[in-house]
Amino acid sequence: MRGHFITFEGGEGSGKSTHAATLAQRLKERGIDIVLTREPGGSTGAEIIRHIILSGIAKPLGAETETILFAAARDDHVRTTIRPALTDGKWVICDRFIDSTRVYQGILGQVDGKLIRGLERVTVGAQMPELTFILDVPAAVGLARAKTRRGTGVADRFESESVENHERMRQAFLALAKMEPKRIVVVDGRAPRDVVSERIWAAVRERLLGEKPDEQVNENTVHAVESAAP
Ligand code: T5A
Repeated sequence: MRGHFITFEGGEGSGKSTHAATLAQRLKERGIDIVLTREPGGSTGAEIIRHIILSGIAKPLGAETETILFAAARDDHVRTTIRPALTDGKWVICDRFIDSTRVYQGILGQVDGKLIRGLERVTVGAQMPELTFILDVPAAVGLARAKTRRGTGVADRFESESVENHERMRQAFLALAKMEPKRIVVVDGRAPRDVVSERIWAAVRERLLGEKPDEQVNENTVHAVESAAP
């Protein structure tokens, strides 16, 4: 049996890490083996490349070189972490993946789409995510959240871009969702945490666990009746 591959995408501070972890916990409670991972990173080689990219030392080399570095990290991550886990029947939940490259390097870096798609073919091939959540929040909200969480730490290479650029990237994520509605689900990340996680859970149950919305309503009703019992 092969596992399922889910990714979380969106702007800075949109709640990806929070909701990837919440979903992983819910699936574990169902007895499902989970690998929770992230990009850039998620494997030994990719974590080294993450450090290089996010420190900003590769920025002067240009957006194409940064794109190639992201691709090198992804290649290691897919080969050594994602593919083996899926082959073992585990579910993989990844915090950022190809859509981040399409948006950050494609829109912010203005890297040619042909290079991005070519690198995607080499690094990802058929290993596409089956379900992608885009957590949508206005750029200013996400950046403020990221800043609060960071405290006195320094903004990384991409977080330090202007709000206007982050808003352009937000629109680009939404445009991707329109192009691939079967794979991508947009969730309003401004909603309270528990509301966001319920929406994500409902989509996973419906799309990957094969539980129809009616069954979900019934199960909720059963729980309500049980908890009301003395
Ligand atoms: N990048 C990455 C590229 O340019 N190209 C690529 O191909 C890839 C893969 C990675 C950077 O690399 C770039 C994009 C990024 O700039 P990172 O350090 O991994 O950087 O950072 P991000 O992925 O941007 O993650 P963040 O940690 O900034 O944001 P998250 O994960 O979206 O947000 P999260 O969950 O940490 O939440 C942020 C704060 O908000 C709160 C949380 O508690 C937390 O304090 N929060 C909420 N508050 C209110 N309501 C809710 N619903 C909330 N949900 C979370």
